[in-house]
Amino acid sequence: MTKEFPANWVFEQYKNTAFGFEIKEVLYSKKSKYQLVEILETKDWGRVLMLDGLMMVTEKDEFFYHETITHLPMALKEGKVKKVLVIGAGDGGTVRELTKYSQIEKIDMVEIDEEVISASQKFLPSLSSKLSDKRVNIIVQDASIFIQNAPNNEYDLILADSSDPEGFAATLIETPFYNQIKSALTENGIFMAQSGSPLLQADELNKTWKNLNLVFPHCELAWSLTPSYPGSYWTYVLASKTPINKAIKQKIQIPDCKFWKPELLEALLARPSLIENILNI
Ligand code: SPD
Repeated sequence: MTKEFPANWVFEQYKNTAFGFEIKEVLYSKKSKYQLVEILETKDWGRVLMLDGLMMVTEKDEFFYHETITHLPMALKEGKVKKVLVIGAGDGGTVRELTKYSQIEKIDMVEIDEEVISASQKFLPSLSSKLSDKRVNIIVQDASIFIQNAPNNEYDLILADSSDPEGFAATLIETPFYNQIKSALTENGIFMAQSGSPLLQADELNKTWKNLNLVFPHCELAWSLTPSYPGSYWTYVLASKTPINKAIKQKIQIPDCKFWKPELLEALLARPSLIENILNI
């Protein structure tokens, strides 16, 4: 049986699957130099940001993703984190979480599309409000170009909060990019990147893991949830030049978290058999 949906329903189609929701209004819609940037007011998910029709964030569930990509590597990092590079992330959610740490002195955020930043600043203040923090340096550039000129041993933490690895983001899972990330990391620095849905993007996850392991001697995989992403179940890869000891280093409660707590670390780093099969380990 099929159901007819009224015109105010929007669907994110990813391959052969769709996620649908009813909207109240289109707040912003503009074709930027790179993609169609849309911010929609929805009935159940708060405001949502979509790029080329693909879901990036919803106000309702963005905390799962942003808290995981920030607090999990911070909990693992030996020693202080002073300088952070964030790739993509123009909505500001990852930067918001990073600014909760007083030890962080500088956050370079490299986002290719300034329309994403300005639309988020206007319509998604709950995510973007900390982009004005004085430690944040916004660079509008393709991250694969930026990283070629980044100084060696510069960043204690590098987070790739990018779109799916297609189009202009495809280079972000290739070995030349990972080699440059490795050079820009401090000796015991940690790289973490979102690596997609194990259910619907298994090939991309396998390629990401394979390429990362060609470059870094120490890699880990973490998982979390994002109900509005295809398949809901989401993965992240981590890499470092030195062994990543999975024991918690910074067991601090972070203010205003809805998902993250240090007690989750061990579970989020455990690999279900589904993941081991995709990674061939
Ligand atoms: N399929 C969606 C993957 C998007 C990952 N990045 C989202 C950006 C949130 N800051």
